[in-house]
Amino acid sequence: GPSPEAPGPAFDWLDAHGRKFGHFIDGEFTKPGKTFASTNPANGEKLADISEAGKGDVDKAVKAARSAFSGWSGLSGFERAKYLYAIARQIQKESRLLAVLETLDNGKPIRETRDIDIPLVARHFYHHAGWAQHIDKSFPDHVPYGVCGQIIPWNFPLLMLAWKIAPALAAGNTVVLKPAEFTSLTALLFAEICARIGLPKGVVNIVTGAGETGEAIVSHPDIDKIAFTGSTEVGKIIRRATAGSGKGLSLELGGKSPFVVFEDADLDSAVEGLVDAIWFNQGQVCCAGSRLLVQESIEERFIAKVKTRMKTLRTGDPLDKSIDIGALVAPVQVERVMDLLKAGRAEGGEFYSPEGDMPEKGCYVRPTLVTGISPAHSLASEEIFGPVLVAMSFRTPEEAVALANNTKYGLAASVWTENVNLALDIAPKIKAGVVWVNSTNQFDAAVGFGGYRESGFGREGGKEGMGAYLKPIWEKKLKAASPI
Ligand code: TXE
Repeated sequence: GPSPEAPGPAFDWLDAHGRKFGHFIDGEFTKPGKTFASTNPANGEKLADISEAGKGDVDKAVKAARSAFSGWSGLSGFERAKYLYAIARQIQKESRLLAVLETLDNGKPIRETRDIDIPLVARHFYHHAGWAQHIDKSFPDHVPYGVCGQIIPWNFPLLMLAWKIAPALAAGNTVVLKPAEFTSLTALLFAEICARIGLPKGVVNIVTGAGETGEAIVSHPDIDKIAFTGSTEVGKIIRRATAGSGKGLSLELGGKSPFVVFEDADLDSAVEGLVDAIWFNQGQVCCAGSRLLVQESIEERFIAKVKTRMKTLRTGDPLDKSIDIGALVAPVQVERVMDLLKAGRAEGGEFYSPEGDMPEKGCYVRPTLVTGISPAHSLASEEIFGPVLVAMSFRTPEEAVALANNTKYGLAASVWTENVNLALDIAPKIKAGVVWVNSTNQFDAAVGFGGYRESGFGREGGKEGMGAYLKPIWEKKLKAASPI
């Protein structure tokens, strides 16, 4: 039978906070104000009440970040590194609690939070602790932006927080971060960790709330840089809102990434890669391999293999360690996916979902494969952000490239072939921020991640990601160049 991970310690932590949270501003939690409920999408049960930050709260957080800035940026890189190492060690120490809390709040399988999300979070802080000590050498004549406003999505709540906070702090910035309204809990536990390790007050501020809180951050005049990960729609709003403000901006937005399988590929490995590409995190992944492009000569055989594999995917209680597919983040996301599927059905195509047990309540959607469609089909072009894969075929490598690039996005791609010449030829022709060969979903803190076109701009991770939190000292250069 199933062996669920015990949620007890996570509930104890919630109880210790009275299941009601304020914001984390200037090193402490504020009294809860107007609140909204955060629920467990696996069963609909309320987990806690979360405060909604208004303009006043955001302003307090920005003021705290501003007054902490000169002290924090004035520390030596070595001193800042010590704090980042301390955070990384606490993440490891609390990894079990963080993983369970993330699974309860988000609905993703415990196997993923335990083995992927939380270890990557710790890795990100360790990596950037190293960067804090190398900035002077790698980025001479650069300074931190100042106060950074950071807005993140709900699909990898703590990991997206790490991607934002670790490089910002390493570079000497202070931050005001807003988690997504569905998933605030691990950000609040992270805030507690910051206080526990003695991070100077005001360096990290966490304000909770929905889009209006995000707007208050974006429009605040004393924020120097905005970093956003989320929908392309909101990314466009933020770009317009910051235009002409002088604020720095980086956007990591949606995707419709191709997963290209050539006839000479190791098909069994490709099937496993595909499962990871599209059903990891219920397909709620910005770089999900949601468009399968398969060479015509093997199409039938490959699709049959995919269907057979789909039958073995287990959907259910995300705390159950043997579960492959958990719950989507919230009822509204289930609705969104169902609406897209409904509209897609009206346009034609064949829809396949394996039968099998599904929980009676909760935000569950069966893994779905759509075949027999053209690139113009809405399901082939719209980001679905759910467990839905579309498949199309190609004849030649040129056709594969054309199909792969037939999208308004450009975040990621995956290419499967045993022919290394073909792989080396194809990979650079695909317009995507990352192209994985015979693999997928490889993330590392040392490698820049980000997109082209409507997938946004700016990179997170590695040297490029560090550069996104630094700016050149123009005063110094001007003085040097001036004849007087
Ligand atoms: O995203 P939003 P939603 C895509 C995916 C999904 C769809 C909708 O297709 O189905 O977006 O998801 C904050 N000013 N992605 O509605 O709204 C919001 O509170 C400032 C792809 O949840 O973009 C949250 O913190 N901030 C994606 C964050 O923006 C605003 C990840 C993201 O939410 C705001 C998530 C505003 N006007 C969704 N409105 C990816 N590529 O990773 C909302 N927010």
